[in-house]
Amino acid sequence: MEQHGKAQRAGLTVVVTTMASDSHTWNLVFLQLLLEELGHRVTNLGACVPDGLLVAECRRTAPDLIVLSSVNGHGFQDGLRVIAALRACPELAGTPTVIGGKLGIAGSGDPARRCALLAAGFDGVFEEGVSVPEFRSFVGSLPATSGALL
Ligand code: B12
Repeated sequence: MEQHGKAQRAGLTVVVTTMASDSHTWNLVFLQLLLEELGHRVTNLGACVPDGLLVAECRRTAPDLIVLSSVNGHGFQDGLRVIAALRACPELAGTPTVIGGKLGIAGSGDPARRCALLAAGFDGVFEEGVSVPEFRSFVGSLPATSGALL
């Protein structure tokens, strides 16, 4: 039944993006569709996003979740640089931020890489393979804090 005069929160606001070196786009389309299917609102920044633009858009939209995707093999290095820039902004220091995809060139599931990314400030690392179910469960555990009201 339709409800009138009652505000209702509409899922999480999410920024989906890749990083400066990466021109792949179907990974971003996949993530956007997945998150929208789960009821969240997505701003997709697209491919080859410069660090400054990425940080500025996250500051502007104040999302509940930032999702970084990289598949070109530079994700580990790009991710370390970008998470430092995000965490250096007081308003983004606590924003849940995850990274996933193909983060290196020697396959997925390198525990040292995952530990280094978590230590650098990521809240989750979802490398290709078993990543999507884990990612869905991580997203499901997050509270919406900045979502617009319907
Ligand atoms: C199409 C393609 C391109 C196109 C991209 C066009 C476009 N508009 O996107 C073009 C030709 C531009 C390209 C360029 C290059 N590519 Co390319 N490309 C591919 C290819 C064939 C398919 C990628 C794709 O679209 N997949 C479909 C999407 C839906 O799947 P996906 O990207 O794998 O994402 C999935 C998962 O990774 C996961 N995922 C991704 N991110 C995240 C994030 C989170 C949080 C989660 C939970 C999950 C997740 O979810 C998705 C669905 O399962 C792959 C090979 C392959 N079969 O995967 C190579 C591949 C990605 N490319 C590769 C390389 C090396 C390059 C180049 C460096 C080649 C070169 N020497 O120039 C350049 C890099 C350019 C750049 N600056 O980034 C390598 C990367 C190697 C690695 N990481 O180990 C691959 C794997 C090919 C290979 N086997 O060597 N590429």
